Amino acid sequence: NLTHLTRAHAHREDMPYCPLKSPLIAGPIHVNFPSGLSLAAVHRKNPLVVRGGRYRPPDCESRHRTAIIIPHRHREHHLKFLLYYLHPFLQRQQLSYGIYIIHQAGNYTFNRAKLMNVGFREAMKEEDWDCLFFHDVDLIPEDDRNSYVCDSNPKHAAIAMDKFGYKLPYKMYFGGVSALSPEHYLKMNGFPNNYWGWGGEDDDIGVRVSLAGMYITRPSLKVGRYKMIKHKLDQGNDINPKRFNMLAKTRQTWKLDGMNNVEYQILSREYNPLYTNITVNIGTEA
Ligand code: BGN
Repeated sequence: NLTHLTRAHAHREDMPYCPLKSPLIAGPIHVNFPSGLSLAAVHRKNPLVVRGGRYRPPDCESRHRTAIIIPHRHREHHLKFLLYYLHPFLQRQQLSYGIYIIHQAGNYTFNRAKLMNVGFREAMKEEDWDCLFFHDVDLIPEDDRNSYVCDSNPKHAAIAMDKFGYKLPYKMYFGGVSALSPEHYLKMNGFPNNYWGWGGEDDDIGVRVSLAGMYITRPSLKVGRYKMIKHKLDQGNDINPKRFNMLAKTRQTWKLDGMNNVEYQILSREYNPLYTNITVNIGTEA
């Protein structure tokens, strides 16, 4: 699509494309959680990140535009560490990227999957992203060869988490971090809006992938490694007792519930130095 390319890259016409393989990739990352880290310090370490948490490589035209969507509430401490690692990680991959925090307003039960639907719609309004990474706030990638670029099918990136002994906990696991192109996302009608509380929504999403005629791709166990920041189950995110029944019905519900019926109200959109913060009222369970 030439018209589109000309428009998006108009002001950088003379810039060569970045190499197919970034020369900045370093492999394994030693992840620790430095005490006394501040967002201001993360900002200082990432001088090329601009308003709203956007970045493009300074000396080449990226081949990829990736949006990171992070559902959030009361996890400022985790967010700080994630940004500390994620910004340099994405820059080493020479991506054009933006980071979106989708903050659930109020104290009603958390709804991770619905926040993802909000993130998808709001991010796509702003820019023609070619890949969206749906990212838990407490997972830090431990190898920058884990490419934050979409595949031809939905990708499950968090294949090897420390809390599961760096293995997949079960074959259909699709939680933590996943990557879908806008086409993948819409083909499966996005994510379910009706999983309130902890558990099951990621399994539902995994089932949607196959019901929509796609399959799950994964990086290797060596590269798809993540460290989880330890925490207790949050207040306002109790285990969802309905998840088994709901999961049994995904085949009947996926076309009726998702992007085609998501309703919400944006309360604020702030362009912070390291991320775009979208606060949303997603309502309550019907
Ligand atoms: C599963 C949860 C997932 C969760 C993983 C890893 C359910 C649905 C009933 C089978 N699924 O058991 O949501 O991400 O554990 O913690 O509870």
